[in-house]
Amino acid sequence: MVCIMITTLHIATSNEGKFSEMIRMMIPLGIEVIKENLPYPEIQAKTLRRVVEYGSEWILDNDRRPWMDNPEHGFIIDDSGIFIKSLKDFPGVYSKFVFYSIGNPGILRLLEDIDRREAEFKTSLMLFMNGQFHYFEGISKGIISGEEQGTNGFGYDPIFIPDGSDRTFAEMDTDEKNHYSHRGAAMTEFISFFWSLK
Ligand code: ITT
Repeated sequence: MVCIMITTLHIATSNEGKFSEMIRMMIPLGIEVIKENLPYPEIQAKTLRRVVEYGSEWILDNDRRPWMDNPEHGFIIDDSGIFIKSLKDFPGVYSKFVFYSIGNPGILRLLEDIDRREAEFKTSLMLFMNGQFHYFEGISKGIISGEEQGTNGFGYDPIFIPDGSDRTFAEMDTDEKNHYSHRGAAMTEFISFFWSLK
């Protein structure tokens, strides 16, 4: 069987922070990585997986680019969210809307008198290459801090402390965040898949 390797990966995201985390992990793959303006509707589904399934199919049906038919090119989309246990997994699939409405100060207010601070970050990745979809995911368990700490990263990074560390993602550099993070875990799955094609 002849395996076709990707030589160019298009990352469909508007989020500069996600892009730099992903590209950092892909350096050893030796492929070209392009940040692609490829917007897709983020449906209000029950799971992040459903969001990336719908989004990637939507892109192929509605915004197909000539390179998508080239087996050496692939695209990947990432949908992520934070799930807070004592808030019954809120904001979860609504993480984007909640971030832009109440933001980190709003989340901290909701947890003001609550001792249970456990939360999970999740990333769902969908890769399309050579006519097929491939799904990867990653989880980072941790707690919500008492206040915002750190200035690196983006989104909920200043309020999330992963298990195994006493600092928030926003107090880490990209390599350290990738070591602990949901996106780092999902990317590790993707990278194993990539090497398995060789
Ligand atoms: P896309 O263009 O890739 O969709 P986005 O910023 O809309 O970028 P998501 O819908 O996946 O990304 O993210 C939902 C929310 O969760 C959004 O407010 C992000 O800022 C936040 N978020 C996602 N990943 C994060 C991470 O690793 N650290 C902190 N916040 C994160």
